[in-house]
Amino acid sequence: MTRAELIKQIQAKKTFLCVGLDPDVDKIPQFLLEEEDPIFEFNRQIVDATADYCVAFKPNTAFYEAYGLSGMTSLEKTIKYIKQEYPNHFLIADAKRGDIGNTSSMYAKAFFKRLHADAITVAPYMGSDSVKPFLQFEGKWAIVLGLTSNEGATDFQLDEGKVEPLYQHVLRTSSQWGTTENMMYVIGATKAQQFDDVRRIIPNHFLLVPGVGAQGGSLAEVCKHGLIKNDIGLLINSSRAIIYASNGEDFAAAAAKEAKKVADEMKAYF
Ligand code: NUP
Repeated sequence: MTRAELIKQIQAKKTFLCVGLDPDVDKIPQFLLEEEDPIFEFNRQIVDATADYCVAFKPNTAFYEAYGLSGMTSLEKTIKYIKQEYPNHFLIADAKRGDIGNTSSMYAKAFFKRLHADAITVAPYMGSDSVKPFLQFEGKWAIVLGLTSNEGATDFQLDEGKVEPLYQHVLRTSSQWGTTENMMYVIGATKAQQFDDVRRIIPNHFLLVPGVGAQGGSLAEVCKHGLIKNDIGLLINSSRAIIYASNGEDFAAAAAKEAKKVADEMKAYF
């Protein structure tokens, strides 16, 4: 999906919500465990219930890898279902890959060619040759970890270093490797006080922003400091607060209600 197509969807639906698909069999409604593929069934119902309120879905691969082969099958089925039923939704594989060039090429092949994701999250630690293989695919995106939402982000990313914090160095340098058409950045909603600095360095890139909902980040603060005029430039992810809104028979309706709540808050920014 191109940047123009993504912006068109955001503007048409007046939402920039990304629903995170992080299924955990201990947390999903237990009656679903009778299904042949409980994870897929859970995802299918969540996707159907929330699609109107979001422009993107983000399965985190850990929640599928944890169940081995059957988990990977659930992931493939989920992506295939979304691509078939909701072809205008942006599909992010949150896999945080990155390795020597030929290995990164295989990761890119796995997620773009085999799984048909639109984007994959990438860890920049190994440098340009580890990220560039993800930038060779028309209409596909690398979403580079810029400033993450977790507490440990202070260990390296926020380290002041000699001249500037490491994450700023990462943004400045890596933004030269691609364009605003094939690179985005992960910036955590819990780091709202850094969004002005982020936008100073990368004014035009889309940001994937996890950390609202369960992690307590503020949508209003992120929008105040991160929005790009007209283009919006933000995909705000929420996983647990939406998909585990209820674990009863009403789980899909409860997820829809939570997604709608976030989407309604977003309307003010159009
Ligand atoms: O910095 C990051 N923080 C973060 O939470 C980068 C991420 N990719 N994530 C992921 O976003 C995390 O692994 C999970 O899949 C999702 C946030 O989920 P939740 O806190 O909304 O449940």
